[in-house]
Amino acid sequence: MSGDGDLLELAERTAREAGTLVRDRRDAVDRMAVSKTKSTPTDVVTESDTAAEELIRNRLLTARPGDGILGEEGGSIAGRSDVEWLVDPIDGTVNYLYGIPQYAISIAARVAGETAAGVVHNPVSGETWTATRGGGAYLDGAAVSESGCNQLDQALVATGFGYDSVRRAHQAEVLRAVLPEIRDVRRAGAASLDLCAVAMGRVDGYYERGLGPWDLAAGALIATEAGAIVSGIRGNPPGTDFVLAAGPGLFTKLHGLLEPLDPDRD
Ligand code: LIP
Repeated sequence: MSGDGDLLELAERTAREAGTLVRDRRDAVDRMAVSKTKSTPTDVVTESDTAAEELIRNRLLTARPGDGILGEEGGSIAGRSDVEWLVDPIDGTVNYLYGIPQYAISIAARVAGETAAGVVHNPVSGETWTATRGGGAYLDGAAVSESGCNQLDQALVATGFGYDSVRRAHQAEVLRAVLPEIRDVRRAGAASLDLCAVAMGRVDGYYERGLGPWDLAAGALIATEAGAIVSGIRGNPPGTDFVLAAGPGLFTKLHGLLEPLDPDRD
């Protein structure tokens, strides 16, 4: 198999299958158990995260044995080909734990270091966002585009907070300065879905510090292909330090508000 479209087809098929697995496991219990924690006691992993990542890894490497994988739950494998898959088996794990239907399977294919295809699938709503580089962005096959908002005080902005309380303290300071200048804030709990919300104008902008490449890759391609600018602060690439996504009419204004607040530090 070759071509971005083929990579997308494999990613979408795999995301849907993993989506069924995690949704059915969630529906089977009233309370989901935590199997382990990572960076802090609130940074949780469930058995569904691990099972879904194993399924995704299995499907991708069966179809493309030479590829590499970088998965959130540690299932990383170095490849021989120039394709690397970035996998978040459940983005929004805390939502999943609490039974909040706002979580997603996020899979992106990087070809020679550039994101070529991405899918974000919410298995509860069934919504599936897809994109290939230069190929546009879609929700369930229909083209999507950013909101076109160009007024800061009219902007609905999504954001998120880290698992570490010191980081959250500074994020609260940043939000305290941002909130009076915008329409309102949304904290939905899954970066990949927040970026897809920018892509289709459900929010006008999104910013967050502390994301892993697996949280970001597919959603960033989808938002970019929908006409949004996705970047770090001060011209840096989007990444763990910081990500800001908004349409061209709003990006500079939102960046101007955020930059002096040093949102890329704790
Ligand atoms: C989550 C992100 C979210 C962020 C959370 C967490 P996870 O990813 O999607 O935006 O605010 O702190 O990082 O841990 O559910 O894959």
